[in-house]
Amino acid sequence: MKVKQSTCNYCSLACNLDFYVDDNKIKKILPTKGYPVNDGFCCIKGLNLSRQCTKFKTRGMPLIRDKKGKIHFVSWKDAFETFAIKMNSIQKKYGKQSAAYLSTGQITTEEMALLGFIGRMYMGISGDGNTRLCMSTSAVAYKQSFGFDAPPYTLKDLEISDTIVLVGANPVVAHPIAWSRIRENKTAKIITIDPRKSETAVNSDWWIGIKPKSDIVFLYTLANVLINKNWIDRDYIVNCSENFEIFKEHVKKYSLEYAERKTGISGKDIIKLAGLIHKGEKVSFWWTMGVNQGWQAVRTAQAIIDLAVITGNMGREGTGANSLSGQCNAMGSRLYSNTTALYGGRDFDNPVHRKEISSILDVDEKMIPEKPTIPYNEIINRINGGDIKALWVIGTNPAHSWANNGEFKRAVKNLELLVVQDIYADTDTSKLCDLFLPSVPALKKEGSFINTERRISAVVPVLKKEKGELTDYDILLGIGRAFKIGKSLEKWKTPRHAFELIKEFSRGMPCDITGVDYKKLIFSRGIQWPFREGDKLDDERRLFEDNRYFTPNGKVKLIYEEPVKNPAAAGEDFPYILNSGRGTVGQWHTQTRTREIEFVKDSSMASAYIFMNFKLAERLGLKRNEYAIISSINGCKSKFKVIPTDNIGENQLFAPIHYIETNFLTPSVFDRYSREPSYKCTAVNVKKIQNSRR
Ligand SMILES: Nc1nc2c(c(=O)[nH]1)N[C@H]1C(S)=C(S)[C@@H](COP(=O)(O)OP(=O)(O)OC[C@H]3O[C@@H](n4cnc5c(=O)[nH]c(N)nc54)[C@H](O)[C@@H]3O)O[C@H]1N2
Ligand SMILES: Nc1nc2c(c(=O)[nH]1)N[C@H]1C(S)=C(S)[C@@H](COP(=O)(O)OP(=O)(O)OC[C@H]3O[C@@H](n4cnc5c(=O)[nH]c(N)nc54)[C@H](O)[C@@H]3O)O[C@H]1N2
Ligand code: SF4
Ligand SMILES: [Mo]
Repeated sequence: MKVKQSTCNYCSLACNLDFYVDDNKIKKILPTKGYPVNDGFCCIKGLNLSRQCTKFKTRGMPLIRDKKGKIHFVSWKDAFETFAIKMNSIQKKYGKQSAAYLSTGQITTEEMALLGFIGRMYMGISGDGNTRLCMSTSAVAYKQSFGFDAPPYTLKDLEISDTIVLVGANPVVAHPIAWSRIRENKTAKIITIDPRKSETAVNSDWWIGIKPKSDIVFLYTLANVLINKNWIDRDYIVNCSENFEIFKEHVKKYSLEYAERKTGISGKDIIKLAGLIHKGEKVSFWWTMGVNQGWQAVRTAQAIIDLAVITGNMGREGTGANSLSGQCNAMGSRLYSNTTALYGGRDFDNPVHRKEISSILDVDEKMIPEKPTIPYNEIINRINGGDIKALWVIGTNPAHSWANNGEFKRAVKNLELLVVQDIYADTDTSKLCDLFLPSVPALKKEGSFINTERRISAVVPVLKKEKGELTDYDILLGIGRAFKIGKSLEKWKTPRHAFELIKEFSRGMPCDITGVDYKKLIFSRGIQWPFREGDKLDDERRLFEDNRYFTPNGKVKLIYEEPVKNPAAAGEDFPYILNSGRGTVGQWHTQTRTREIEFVKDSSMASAYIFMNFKLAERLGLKRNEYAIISSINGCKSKFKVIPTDNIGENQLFAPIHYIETNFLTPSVFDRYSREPSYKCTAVNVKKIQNSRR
């Protein structure tokens, strides 16, 4: 039996696993011992990675819809030609910008980079991805505050912090291996700030049950208390930050009484938390979607950064303002997909950066876009407005996951061409398409991922492709050839060629990886960026240990803003707040993949359900497993099974995202800077369905 080490392609921890393979079949999966992220452990999704495209298969052949709406198999050659001919004719008829693509954080960095080359450079179109729904808030917050999109930590920090503050994060469910690392730390105080008594809150030392989306007021008040009591690090503030005096003025007005009213947290508790932060020598702050998904999300994330900075909890072991990313390769997408940042985290509007990239790629500088892409919501708006006529969706399922997903389905009706490139032909989005391009899953791919702590690891073809099967990389090359891109495509011949280009893109940037040897990533412990030519190999790399940030003056910016009201706030007609997020460890997003794991399917609900406080359920006359209609401020209604609980506030509801009903209700509300949807705070009403237990 052969053993191959590769990387899990679900969550952003990117655990490494040893695959025991015989006769092109996976016989056994063991989490890699000694791998710095997961050292011999992993979650149920990783253990079942072999269950991808086993029950639901695509036969390795593209599909095309004929004029009568019927679906047929076509050869790859015909599929690529159809793609090129139709895209060219639409762009010719309606202008270059009449096509767009939506991509993902779940393909290899090499595939993302090649897609960025074909889409944004050769075709000259807009292209965004599901990372907009997830990480764009963190990316913008870091870029504005640190001068670069740079999560500063190493996961080891979880083990050596003495005080761990989790804001809007539920790692017990969403990042189970990060939680197991927290549990390695027997002495740390764990504090979880979440309106819901989540699985993580229940297991923490202290749950702070904050009112939805009042974190910004809470964090400013906390800063005010820390400053007033002089529980801050003056030297760090003076040497490493800017804006402190105006930040201090800004937070002055956040009194304990005001905070108590807005956040539901007593003044006593706010002082208690300030005391814990002051007493802690190594305090780390971690946040995820409870922060990133809101209408004032970037500023909320920055309020966390501000707290870490003023208390000197940066650049040292066990500290940091740390955003956990979501998908296995969200970080690859943030830096190398060529969507919101030019390759290598560069700036599209910087002529020097554009020139560097054009010379690495050996293409005319005119091919390098001068602006970031228009965001996801704008792509959907332009489809609905008739300006975009062709959409290419790769590795994401917007018919389910897009906020206000009914809007996506309406948009599809306006398209002349919808191409979907997925590993399944039967996702909610694939089912709508005119041309389906089947990729093999990561098990058959070669390339690399970058995880949440900036660790690059190898994706190894554990299984051989069968006849006719192609990877996303192969598909992109096929499209490139059909477009007759010519000489400049030669530079992208194989994933290895792409990796060498990526190294050059990174040269001289904070994410410099010029020292990484592609071949040596295999059977390795992964390498965290930066890793420049000549750097010494080590397991843990943390940023800002030299107290220098990536801003022009080397200082971190304290950024703040007046809190603003939810543009779609609860009112008389919609008196309850619908929160949403991950339901169980075994379920992944829109469930296209995890539906293949038999015991996950058997142990999770088959249809949409909603958690509701016992008291509210009683008031509405709803018992467990009865159905309710939830109507939303966006004008839509969905049916949910009701699960009463006391883990949620009386006027709140929580719906897992794994069912399409949830995003039928989330409104088109976005953060102003990151354009990330505000998924977690929807104003709704509830009505019991009479006499219904089904
Ligand atoms: N099993 C599983 N694991 C996953 C995924 C999956 O689908 N399934 N998806 C992966 C991806 S892509 C991502 S992005 C991560 C997401 O990981 P997380 O962000 O940890 O997961 P969520 O459940 O979306 O949200 C976290 C918490 O935010 C809370 N929250 C809601 N509103 C607020 C608020 O106003 N303030 C605060 N403080 N908290 C709030 C919610 O109650 C929830 O408990 O998970 C990754 N891991
Ligand atoms: N209400 C609400 N909505 C949310 C969220 C929330 O917290 N609340 N969270 C948001 C977040 S953080 C995220 S990340 C999104 C996720 O939303 P999506 O990206 O839509 O979710 P997935 O189910 O992961 O979709 C990935 C698709 O890629 C396919 N795929 C898997 N591997 C490959 C591959 O190698 N190649 C190709 N071509 N395809 C592949 C899968 O079959 C699947 O169809 O949902 C967002 N939606
Ligand atoms: S914790 Fe994340 S990376 Fe690790 S096995 Fe589970 S899903 Fe995969
Ligand atoms: Mo995500």
